[in-house]
Amino acid sequence: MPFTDLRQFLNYLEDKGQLRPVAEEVDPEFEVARRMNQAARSQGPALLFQKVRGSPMPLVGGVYATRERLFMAMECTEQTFTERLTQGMAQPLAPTLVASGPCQEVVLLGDDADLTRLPVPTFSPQDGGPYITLGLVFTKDPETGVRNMSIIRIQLKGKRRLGIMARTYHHTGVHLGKAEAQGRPLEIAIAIGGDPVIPIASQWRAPYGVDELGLAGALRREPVPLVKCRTVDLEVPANAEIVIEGRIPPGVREMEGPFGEAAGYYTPASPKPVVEVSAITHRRAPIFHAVLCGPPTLESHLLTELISEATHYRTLKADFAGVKAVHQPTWGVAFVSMRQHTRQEARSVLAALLSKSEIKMGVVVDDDIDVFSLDKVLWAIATRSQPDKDTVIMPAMPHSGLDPSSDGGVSAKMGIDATRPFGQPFAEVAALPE
Ligand SMILES: Cc1cc2nc3c(=O)[nH]c(=O)nc-3n(C[C@H](O)[C@H](O)[C@H](O)COP(=O)(O)O)c2cc1C
Ligand SMILES: [Mn+2]
Repeated sequence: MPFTDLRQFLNYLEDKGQLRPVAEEVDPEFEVARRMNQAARSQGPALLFQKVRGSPMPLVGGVYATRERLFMAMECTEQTFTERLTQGMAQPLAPTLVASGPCQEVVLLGDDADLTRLPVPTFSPQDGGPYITLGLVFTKDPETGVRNMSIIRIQLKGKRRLGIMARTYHHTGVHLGKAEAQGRPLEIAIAIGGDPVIPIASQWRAPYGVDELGLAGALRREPVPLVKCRTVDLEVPANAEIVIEGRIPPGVREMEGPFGEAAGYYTPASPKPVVEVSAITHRRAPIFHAVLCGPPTLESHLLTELISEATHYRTLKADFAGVKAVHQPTWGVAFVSMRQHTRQEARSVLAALLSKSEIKMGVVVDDDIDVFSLDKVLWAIATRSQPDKDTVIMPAMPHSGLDPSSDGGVSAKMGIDATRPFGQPFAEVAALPE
């Protein structure tokens, strides 16, 4: 049975000893982040802050801070998640529209829609302000009407004003570009809190025009129920805790940032688009959901890495049948294990892997190496590769602009072929008796 909403999942986590209520009042500025970080670094439970200064709403954080909890949300295991995700990507289950939903139990329009009532945390000391870090962003292609779902960092700028960072190559950014070219505003809805698989599905780098909610449906084995928004022509998950509706006016730019980003560094403030809020709807007694952002590895990384691993597995496997597993041990790095079928096949895998914008360093190992074990991968590098022959450098590739060593999103990339030479004798592993 899929979880219907965030509350149900929080109850489940509490039963499993994976959620701790925090009764004393906490400050949304830094204290929430500090406590979430403390819990995360010790693989501790998710935290439900019942009293957040300045807001009537509780805040939950750290829900995705361990792989185990991500698997709980997806009702799968370390062994089965890749298959669940790849199956869901191949056979998505489209959402259904329902007449009403709990996310609209309370409807606040116009001036009543006051963002400052939400317990939005400020994470890193030099951040430009409070940030909504787990807002599911829904927009539609202004030409085709096809929906997209994504997570975008959202800066709180006032009672009814938000700043957003929609990268031009991500789909929300494409929608915005098209709307601006027509000189029209882009409607946007931001859903916070809901079925815990939906944020995971949102991290699918689906082909443009494919609705990520279909993957969420496949993962939960039931379509995601959606309701129509009140002030924009968009649909949002009916069981969300809080929904923010608004418009991004064309051509308007205001300073957004700085923000302590996923690569582990501040990205400086720069002019970015804004959202003019037209409505906030929420459940009765809503729970705000935040994920911790900062240097790796935090829940913000885990949320992306699982699906990224499954996606790379799926695309690599399609071209290279011998691929066995893919793991991203930290930001920008990926390990692949495989059985080669031709000479130098590992190099083709490296070329494919390094063509992914978010991967800067790739290592390919034989299929007897566990890619989830860092010391095994390092052992393979140390004993199965010769740096002068087995390292490939690809200069000037497109890469994430969050990497401060890159030249504005252009970076060299490195691949290491740590596989034994194909078809040639090689020293036998001295495995101890079982
Ligand atoms: C916590 C978190 C924050 C994110 N913030 C941003 C952001 O500010 N801008 C952005 O373009 N992508 C951001 N992402 C990454 C996108 O959500 C992700 O790449 C997504 O798959 C893009 O969807 P799309 O392919 O439909 O564009 C964030 C991801 C997470 C987990
Ligand atoms: Mn998309």
